[in-house]
Amino acid sequence: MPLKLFCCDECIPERQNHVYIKEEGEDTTQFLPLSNIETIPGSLSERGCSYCGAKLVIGGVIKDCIQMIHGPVGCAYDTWHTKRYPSDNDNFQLKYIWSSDTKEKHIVFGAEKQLKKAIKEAFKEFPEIKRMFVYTTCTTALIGDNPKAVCREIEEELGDVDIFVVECPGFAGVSQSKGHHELNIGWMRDKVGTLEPEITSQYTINVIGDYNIQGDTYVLQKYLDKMGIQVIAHFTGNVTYDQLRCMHRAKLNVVNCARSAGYIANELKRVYDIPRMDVDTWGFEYIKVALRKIGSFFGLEDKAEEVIAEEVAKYEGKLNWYKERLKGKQICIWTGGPRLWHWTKALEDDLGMEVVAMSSKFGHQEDFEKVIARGRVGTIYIDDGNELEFFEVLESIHADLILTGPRVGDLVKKLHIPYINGHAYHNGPYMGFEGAVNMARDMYNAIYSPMWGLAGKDPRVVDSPMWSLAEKDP
Ligand code: 8P8
Repeated sequence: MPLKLFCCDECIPERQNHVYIKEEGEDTTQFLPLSNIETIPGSLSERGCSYCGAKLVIGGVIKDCIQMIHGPVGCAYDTWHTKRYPSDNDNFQLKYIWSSDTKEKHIVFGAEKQLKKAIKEAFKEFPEIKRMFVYTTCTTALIGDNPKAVCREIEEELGDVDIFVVECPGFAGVSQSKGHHELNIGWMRDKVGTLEPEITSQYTINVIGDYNIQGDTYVLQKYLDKMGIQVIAHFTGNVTYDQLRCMHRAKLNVVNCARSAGYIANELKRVYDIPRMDVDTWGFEYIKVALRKIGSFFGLEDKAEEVIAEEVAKYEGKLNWYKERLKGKQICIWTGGPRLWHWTKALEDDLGMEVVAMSSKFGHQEDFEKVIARGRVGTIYIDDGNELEFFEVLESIHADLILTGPRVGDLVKKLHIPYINGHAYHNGPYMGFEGAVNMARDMYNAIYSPMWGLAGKDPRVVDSPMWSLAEKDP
């Protein structure tokens, strides 16, 4: 039976349809766990809200605009400083957060005036910034504010500013995935094609679905520069608002995170007939394939091989050193969705590791098709996993390391299992050749840290009820 009901889910048996264990001879035409549907009441979800998907994941990365969150101040605070996406303009986008700071009286009497005041105040405080994203949140969407009308008024009044409004309150969908979708479609509808770029190469692309997590974009940009390819826009790592308005002028869309940004690639194909090429930019072998695919599209095969040869000469030896020490180690990947299918085979093929359990917060059916196709027999695949399920998984398998976020990561650390931040990385970048080595180094440091032995000697830990579980794998 490939679907599994955890003991902890006996009171919410519907969870069985979200947990799948791959058996010999099966493929995804036979079984898929349910995904991208509402969280079952009673299951303590790890998901984020739809507003968060728009602001934290995509919009907040853009380096030269004010991010105005129209709602209670907590919506702004909670999506600030939880991701690390640097920029080459001294990290303007990481330093500040803006909010219209709506309170009870605004809920009763309307918050549009408050929004207008906040927007004008923000532009006044940052006179060099002329671009802005405005997001609605649950409260301001529920009371029926019209932020688009407010922003058009301000654009007319100030004359030299450009504002993009994202209407995706937290409740708009079942997870952050809805926020990705809304922002993609909205940007395409309102802003793409409103500015013309300066073209400096006959080979032009957009890199879609890479958010410069700890410098990923810089790594990719370096390879593309060497190949003579002009990136019109990275959607949205280290990018400016105006670069994103020029996306219609690329000859090719190279898509990494298909889950968060496949929508805009599809729209660019539909409206401007720009072809979409999906690649994996994580993984030592995958990045070779990605560069070869891009090279062959433009007839730049030789350039791609030059970049690959140079990078392999620099990093292959280092990767092999870690491979020796990491092969056979068992790991779990519990992140958003796409990293499951980007990473599972890369870690197994590049480093000889074994991925024994995977959990996706918001992956859709196509993500599960990809991950189950690339994943191993016997591996556990979970949609929208909850904390108790994670503990039960850890009782049923042996895990040397877990790639997950800090919330779940801190839980597993209490069981004396190391974790690596699979969302924002420990010491990235993790993309490209050097990224694959960085990731291997972080995993090696986590697994072999002497801290685990010392922690096991702490008498307060021995008294903890968790110790019985941790004792199995000292
Ligand atoms: S890869 Fe894509 Fe991305 S930066 S956007 Fe994945 C991710 Fe994961 S690490 S699907 Fe997306 Fe999240 Fe991030 S929404 S923020 S879960 V965390």
